[in-house]
Amino acid sequence: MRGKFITFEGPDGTGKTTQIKLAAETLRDMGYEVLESREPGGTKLAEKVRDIVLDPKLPLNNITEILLYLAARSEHTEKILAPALDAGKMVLCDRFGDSTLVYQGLARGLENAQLDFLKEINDFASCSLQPDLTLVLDGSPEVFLSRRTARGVKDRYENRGLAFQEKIREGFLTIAASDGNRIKVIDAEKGLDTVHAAIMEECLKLLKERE
Ligand code: T5A
Repeated sequence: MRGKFITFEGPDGTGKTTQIKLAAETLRDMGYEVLESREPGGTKLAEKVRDIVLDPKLPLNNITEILLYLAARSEHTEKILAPALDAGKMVLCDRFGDSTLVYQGLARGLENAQLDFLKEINDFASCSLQPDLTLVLDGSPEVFLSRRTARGVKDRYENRGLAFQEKIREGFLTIAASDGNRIKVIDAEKGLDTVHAAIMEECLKLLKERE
């Protein structure tokens, strides 16, 4: 049976990486085979693209940036995600196509026709692979900024400040409202265990549907 594809989305530093690890552990304890991956990344080439797109010292124009994300996604989908799903694994991925629609689309104020085009090329790059479930980790940018500052990491986007992160948050809430079946919003301001429990509740609902 085909595996399930679960993506974790949201503004920067909302706890996606941490929660993917916790969810993967719980699912493995339950006997599922789990693949953890991330975007941009997941293959050797896509990890190199990641280094380029996240380098704050390397200016990129908007179109180049979109095409780099899509090139990385195409590699990742074909070589890693699709084979794992075909092998029946649960795939937990840190970001996927929704990040492109939000960061490169909605947050830049693209018009509807341009957004539709972005969706089309996104679909093309991912061979129309759609997540079975998307968990948007949501909360106030101030909270996540203080968590990130404590950690000391800064990339191209994390340098852009609170107003940018607010736009990103609004973007994710907009797409969540447009596809409530697939996209569930999780309050990521809560403590680790509470967020983990909310995530597992959604994952288990999805797995029940499969049985
Ligand atoms: N991007 C990506 C695009 O623009 N277009 C695209 O198509 C794609 C795919 C990199 C950037 O690329 C952009 C979006 C991004 O800006 P990324 O590496 O996923 O993507 O970037 P981030 O989301 O910024 O990843 P981070 O690793 O920085 O953040 P996470 O994974 O959301 O958060 P995490 O787990 O590392 O946690 C951050 C800190 O908070 C603590 C953790 O211990 C850690 O220190 N923490 C908590 N503290 C208290 N309570 C909790 N509940 C906590 N959860 C985590």
